Formats: sequence, structure tokens, C-alpha cells
Amino acid sequence: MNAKEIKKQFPILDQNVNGNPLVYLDSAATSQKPLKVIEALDDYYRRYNSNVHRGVHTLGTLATDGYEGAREKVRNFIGANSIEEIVFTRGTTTALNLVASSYARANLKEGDEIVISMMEHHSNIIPWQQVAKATGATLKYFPLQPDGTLDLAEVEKTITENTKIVSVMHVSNVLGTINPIKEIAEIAHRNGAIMVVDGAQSTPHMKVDVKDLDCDFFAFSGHKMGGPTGIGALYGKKHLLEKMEPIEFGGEMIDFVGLQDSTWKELPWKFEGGTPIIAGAIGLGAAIDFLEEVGLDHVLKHEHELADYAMERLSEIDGLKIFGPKKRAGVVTFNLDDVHPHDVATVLDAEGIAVRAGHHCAQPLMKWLEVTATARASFYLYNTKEDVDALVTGLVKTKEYFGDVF
Ligand code: 7TS
Repeated sequence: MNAKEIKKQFPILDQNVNGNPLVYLDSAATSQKPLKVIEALDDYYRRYNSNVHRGVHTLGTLATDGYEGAREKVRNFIGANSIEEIVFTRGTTTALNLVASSYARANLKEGDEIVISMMEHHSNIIPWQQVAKATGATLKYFPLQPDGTLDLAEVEKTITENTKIVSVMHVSNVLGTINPIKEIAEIAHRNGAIMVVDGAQSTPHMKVDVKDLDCDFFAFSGHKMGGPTGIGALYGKKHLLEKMEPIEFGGEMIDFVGLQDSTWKELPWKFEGGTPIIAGAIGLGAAIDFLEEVGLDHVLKHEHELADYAMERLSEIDGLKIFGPKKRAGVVTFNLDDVHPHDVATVLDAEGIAVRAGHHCAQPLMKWLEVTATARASFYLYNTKEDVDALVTGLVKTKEYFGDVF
């Protein structure tokens, strides 16, 4: 399937916004959903909506099969050893918070170090700040090179024998940088630390193999990969998850409940208290089926081509500054002269072009870039070169408009 055929699978993209055909360039915030996912959700609610893991009735069995079947799809999709290593969560944020609140609080003490990078999303910063405050551990940062990449020599220098946790994003939601996770994990392990990966921006766009990366935890969100909102997963190595305490207690996650004490179910259910995100998981399973049909290699190649094309076309615009490295995923972050990014996004919106403007939940990175905000175009499998052309035309109009104003 080429991008135009793929686009037809996403009904939302076939509409006019403000009188112009929609050009959706905000997939790093959330992706659009293919028919396959919409139909899977519709089918679940029309035909077999029911709670899971509890009754023997037919609809309950179908719902349980759908929910647990989706877990197996996630396991296979990211190359985990067993479904015990796949915990469904609300998304990346919840997954990273689970590692921080359970694993990190139980294992860190004063003098220990957590190391993250200067390009992290707030979801991979604040949970560690909270752990550091609670345990007395120190939070350190890998510095960035001028082009917004990590330097492995600096990684080597920053990680010490006191480092217990290294947590890094696989792909930057701002710069598009693809980080060398496998190499960083090797350095972390050599120093006795565990490796946590924020996979929010990689899982939708490239083949992820958690065993090949040799990470200890890997977090991602379904809504950025064609799935519904409210579902994601945490992969964790079994021996680590086994030793971790749940952080949510209640129905579903227990084995036996006494008056004073209770015991937990086995993995992964001990971490899934309460009625789980059944429809979300089934929708995520359908998104995985869709991505596997298209092929992740194709998705990555297509996005690299689009990013290269966008960089080339955008560089034609005088006064447009692009942030981040040359070799990047399908994310292009930029500023246009002195025009505020919110104004850029507003003018583009009038043309039917959706981009994000703001700090992209990466304020430390914004500070490093010496800006308060940027505009960002992010691509997915349904975007075409025509979308990039529309962006360029829209930006030229923006420039003319503000050129007249100033
Ligand atoms: N990590 C990264 C790298 C992200 O890009 C995001 C969301 C998250 C974590 C949080 O994911 P959530 O699903 O738990 O919210 N990033 C963006 C973005 O770039 N624009 O809006 C959300």
C-alpha cells in the first residue's frame, strides 16, 4: 500500500477544515485511527462488551479472549519473551510512573543516581524527580551535542557505579533524534544499572525488539500508533516485575483477600487493579494488526523520506530555523523568524494544516534550545509529499502575512 492508499483507511483525514482539505501533521501528539481499529471498537461494543476474567458466560469469555489476545499481540509486536512481561497501562506516562513508584522507590537510596537525558519528555523527567526527592537519590542528565544528539563518550562519563537507573527516550518528540538505546543499555548494565526506555515515539514508527535493545523496561502508548486513547503498555523483564509491588490495589489484581492481609495474582495481572481497559486493548490489538500488514520497515522508510523531503523544502524558506539532527525520525521542529509558534500554528490552521506549537512537554529541552516554544510538524504512514508541499505553501503565506504586520 502506498501512502495515498493508506490514507483512505483513515476516514477522519477525508474532510475539509476551515474550507481546505485537512493536512494532519500532529501525529506525534496523537495519531489518527484506521478503519480496522474503529471497527474493532464498534464490534466489541455491539457484540461482546463484557467484563473480563470473571464469569463463565459467553460474552465474558469473548471479552477475555479479546483482551488477552491483544496482550499476546503486544508481546509479539515488541519481541518480549512472555505475556507475563506485558502490563497494560493507560499509556507511556502511567507505565513510566509504575516503574518509578514501584521499582525505583523500593530500590534506591541516598547516594544512588538516576540518569536521564536533556531531551526527555516531562513524563520521563518528573517521575524521577519525585523518586529522587523521596529516596535521596540524585537525578543527573546526559548532555546533548549541538545538533541535539547524545554522545556515547558523555554517556560513559555520566554513568557511574552509583547509577542505578538510566532512563532515555528512544526517539525525541521534538528533535526527531533516534537514540542509541542498545549501546546506552550496555553501558548502564556494565555499571550495574537498569535501562528504562520511553518508547512513545519509536513503537509507532519502527520495529522495536526489546530483547535486542536489552532494555529492562519499555513504555509506550497505543494512541500514537493508530490505537485508541487510554491504552498503552509497560514491558518489564520478568525477574524485575516479579519482585515489584503493585501500586494500585483492589479488584482483579488479588489472589486472596483476608481481613488484614491479601495476596496478589501472578504476573502481569497483579499490576492491573480494577476493570481493565478492555476496549482499548482490543483496539490496540487491531492497530498492531494494521501496522503489521503495512510493515514497520515500510513505515520507517516512508517517514525518513518524508522527513528528508520536508527538511529540503523547508530550508527554501528564508528565516526558518529547524532544530535537531539531520538524520531523524518523522518529526520536524522549527521556528519562523520572530513569529510566535502559536501564531504560525493559527495561520496554518486557517489553511487546514494541523501542527503543534508550544513546549511539547519538554521544557528543559526548550531551555537548552534557548527558546520558549517551537512549531512542530510530525508525520505518520498516511502523510504524503503533497502534505509537506501544503505545509511549505502555508508557511510562505504565514511569512507574508506577518511580514506585512511587522
Ligand atoms: N514520551 C514521549 C517521548 C512523548 O512524546 C509523549 C507524548 C509521552 C511520553 C507521553 O505519552 P502519553 O501517551 O502518556 O501522554 N508526547 C506528546 C507530544 O509530543 N505532543 O503531545 C503529546
